[in-house]
Amino acid sequence: MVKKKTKVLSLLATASLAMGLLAGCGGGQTASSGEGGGTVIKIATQSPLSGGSATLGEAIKLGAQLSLEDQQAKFKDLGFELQLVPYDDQGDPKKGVANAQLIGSDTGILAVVGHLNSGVAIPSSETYEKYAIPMVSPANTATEVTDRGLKTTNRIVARDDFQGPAAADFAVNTLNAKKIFIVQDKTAYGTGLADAFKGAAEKLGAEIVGYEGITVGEKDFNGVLNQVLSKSPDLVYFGGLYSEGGLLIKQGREKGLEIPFMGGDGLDSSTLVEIAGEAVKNTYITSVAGDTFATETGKKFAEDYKAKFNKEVESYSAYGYDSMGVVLKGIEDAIKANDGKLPSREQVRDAVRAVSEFQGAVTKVTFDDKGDNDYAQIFIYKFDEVAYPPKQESVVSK
Ligand code: ABU
Repeated sequence: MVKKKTKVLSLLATASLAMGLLAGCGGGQTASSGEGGGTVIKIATQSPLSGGSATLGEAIKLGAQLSLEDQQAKFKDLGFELQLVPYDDQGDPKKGVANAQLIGSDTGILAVVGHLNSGVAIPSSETYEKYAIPMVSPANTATEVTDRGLKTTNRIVARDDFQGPAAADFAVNTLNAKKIFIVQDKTAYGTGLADAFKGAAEKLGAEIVGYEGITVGEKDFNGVLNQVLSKSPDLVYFGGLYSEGGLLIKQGREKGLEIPFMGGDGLDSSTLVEIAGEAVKNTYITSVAGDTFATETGKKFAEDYKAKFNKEVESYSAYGYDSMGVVLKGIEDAIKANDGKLPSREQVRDAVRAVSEFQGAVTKVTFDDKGDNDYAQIFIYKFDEVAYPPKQESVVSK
């Protein structure tokens, strides 16, 4: 009897898995009605909501949530009920892929806003591709994210082969750095950015006097900082995120390093300032995120965000908002092209990629044929006070 029951359960599980896979391989979407009677459209977010990168991960989720809520009434008029499904990828590739599989199996989900970490986005997007679910990233900068030519993968921010050289140009030509020590966190993002910076800095005539790796989660940087001291560089460049970057800067200053530290958008967070404290002064960053307060639409977004969540905006809050805006524009276009009916994932995927001249709160977006944004820019900032956001020094356009 027990054996028979187990066999029936196993057959049911196999059938359900097969149905999920079929749905993911181009089948129509399952229409279900929400409380208000509209057809439910779910959009997932994937970002770290726990762990060392949660400040930026939560900012992405909250920005996306605000955009979705702003557009609920419009979609209700079209006969649809928008629902947000937030996933915590924990900044971990395995968790991101496991979540991506769940997202793929939920036929109500039509798109994803995410991720923060390129090292999580790269494997997760392979799964989105199988299920034809479009992803719009508010933050991923590693070149490989879009260089694989996936139809579903898009980002609204600049790439590290733009960000690294822009940083090198500033370090060498504005800060006059001639001897540079590079530290990177051995992730797809940290290594890619550090390498892009290194190649460009060398071309500009700088000498790279050290290139060392640290590990995500590491807390004691005395070893690598002793190596930095022994080389007497005039700038330290860090490829990685604010958790490790903040400690590296703080411990470097404690050892007497007064030279500029520089890094990329992974340092663009209020938590960098919290961790480094006074030591953050004389730190420069490039970011793919502009100053949210630089435009009237950005200021309005920041006010709404504060009113709703009682939090100040982070670098990627508005980028989560604009990524969701792009996703919803694609879905709206796909609904209209489908005579007002629920579109398939494939229709949404193609409509998202076709989004053009989209004006968000802080970004303008037209995707090229790889899913990179034609309008992406690099912003250069200096922390000269113990405060966030830092002071904008310049903007670099393509
Ligand atoms: N670019 C922001 C954070 C890191 C990443 O792309 O992995």
